Amino acid sequence: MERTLIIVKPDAVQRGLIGEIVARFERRGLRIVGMKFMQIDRQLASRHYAEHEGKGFYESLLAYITSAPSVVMVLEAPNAIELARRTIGATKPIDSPPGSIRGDLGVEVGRNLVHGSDSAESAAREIDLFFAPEELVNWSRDVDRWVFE
Ligand code: ABT
Ligand code: MG
Repeated sequence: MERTLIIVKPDAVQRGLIGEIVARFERRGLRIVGMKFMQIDRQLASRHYAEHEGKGFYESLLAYITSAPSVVMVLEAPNAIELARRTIGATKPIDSPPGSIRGDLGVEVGRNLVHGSDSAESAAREIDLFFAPEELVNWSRDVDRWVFE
């Protein structure tokens, strides 16, 4: 089992797309083990996007991610990180195939709707950043044997 951190970003929340986006991960078969609605503050945003500090888009990235509430969640499945990245699409919506979240719902890179961890190291770091251990629920779904081999 692998875990990944997903953020349904402020543009998606403002556009009323929380349900649409959560449903895509749910329908694919990823198991939700943590979820909360929160407005990300600048300190948390700067820790989350530390790798981009100093880049030209850094300030607008922080302004965007802190501009309205987000939904953050932890999803679980074998290969959850790669599964979620493919369901999300490429960083730029224009490079994202139809069928992906960004390919179906997005236009611009700075309004790309959703975040997914890009490696096991990032996932561990980001999950720790957004969730206390007791906020994550270890459970199994009755349907798991029809989704996981
Ligand atoms: P995130 O899931 O938000 O991390 O996006 P993704 O992993 O697909 O893309 P990366 B490379 O991590 O970019 C992080 C955010 O920075 C924005 N960005 C990135 C730009 O605005 N211009 C750029 O040239 C690059 C490389 C887009 C990403 N998400 N947002 N918003
Ligand atoms: Mg990224």
